[in-house]
Amino acid sequence: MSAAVLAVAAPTVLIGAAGSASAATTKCVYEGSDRACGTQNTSTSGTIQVCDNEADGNGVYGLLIGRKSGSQVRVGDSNGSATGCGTGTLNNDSIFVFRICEDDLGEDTCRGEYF
Ligand SMILES: [Ca+2]
Ligand SMILES: [Ca+2]
Repeated sequence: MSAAVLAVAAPTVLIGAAGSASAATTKCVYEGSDRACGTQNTSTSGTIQVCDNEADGNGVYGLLIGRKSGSQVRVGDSNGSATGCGTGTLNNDSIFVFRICEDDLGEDTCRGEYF
């Protein structure tokens, strides 16, 4: 009887701690069709893109607020609802929250999202 020795080496599957926060994360919020997207590039850099997608005569602006510094970056969409968006950058900090605001009558209408 030949004892077939099956030396089955258990495959060493290393489930490493993959994706260690190197990938950028993007989130978007809408106020109607107007849109702002915030992107956490790294722990020390964030960007916002603000797009006015409504030909309604109301300007649109976006805000980025830094987590550590509390500093704010405000950016508008300079050509209004025409093609193209405005962008702004937060440096030396990560995004705590970003907002889109519509400069409508009275108090501006804003929506936001946390990172
Ligand atoms: Ca609008
Ligand atoms: Ca535009």
